[in-house]
Amino acid sequence: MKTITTLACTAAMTAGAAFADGHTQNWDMPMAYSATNFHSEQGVMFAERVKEYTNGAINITVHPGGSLFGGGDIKRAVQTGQVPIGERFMSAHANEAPLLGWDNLPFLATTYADNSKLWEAARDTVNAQLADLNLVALYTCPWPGQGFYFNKEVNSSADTQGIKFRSYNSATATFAEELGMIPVQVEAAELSQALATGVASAFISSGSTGYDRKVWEHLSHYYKVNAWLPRNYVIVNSQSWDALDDATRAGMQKAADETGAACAAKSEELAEFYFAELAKNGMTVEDAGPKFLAELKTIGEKMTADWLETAGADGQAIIDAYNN
Ligand code: PCA
Repeated sequence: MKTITTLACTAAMTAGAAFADGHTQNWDMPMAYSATNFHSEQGVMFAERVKEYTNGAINITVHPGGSLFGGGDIKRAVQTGQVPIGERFMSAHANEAPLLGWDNLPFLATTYADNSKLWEAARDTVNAQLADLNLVALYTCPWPGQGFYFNKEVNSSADTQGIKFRSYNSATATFAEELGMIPVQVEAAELSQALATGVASAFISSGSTGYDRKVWEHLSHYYKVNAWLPRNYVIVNSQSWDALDDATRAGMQKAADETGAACAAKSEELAEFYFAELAKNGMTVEDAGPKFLAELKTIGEKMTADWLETAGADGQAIIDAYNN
């Protein structure tokens, strides 16, 4: 028994010796979305895998729901090393780095398989962009397809004029304006309050966020548009990453690869469940009507053209690689 204990201690010390001082590193990981959301639950599983695959060298504590840093502050916190790691919605950063809007192109890649193909096409370019921002992406994970929430029936832009619309990035603000709506940017964590106080009465998102925020308390209609499947990403500060030894980095990457795959599968598995829950709670959940959809497609083309103007040749290369 004593021998076993001694062996276990030696193994633990060897693992701890991944760092010169022999200590475990404790990493706080802010995440932007609610604790019960699948992204956050997968983040917790990622932390468990990291502990296992780095032999305890890295101990990640997940802080979901914007509790440590609000969603809008997480990227900067990681960039500046206030925290070594964090999770956020990638295209929220497209105003600063247009390439990061690669997953917001309306109607380009609307299935999980196509979305994954698009990420493969974008990955190297996006990672190069992230390196310029002092960031390393460990894994990304798609939200289910995006559609529109309203508090009334909507058949075309004639019904959307003047509505206050909660947007989550600059592309969705543009989308709103094209539909005659007034965009206001609100974090998912503050969405229920924004709907309750009339700051917004419509938004674009997946069934997932509507379910998390119980939006049936305020809104009545969800139109499945499946315009795109945007991604969250888990990012690490470049210096924190470079300071790790090779074995620890490899252990973290293995944990990230497994979690990225599991998270995408979970997202796909839950997509229909969310719609069923919205309906069960009294919402009308249906496909956007032909007139509304045709308008959305026209706006989508304009948005893609706008993105290509800002993302330039790198953006075009992503689309070309995807189409080939
Ligand atoms: N939910 C997040 C981003 C995309 C989604 O489906 C949100 O609405 O903020």
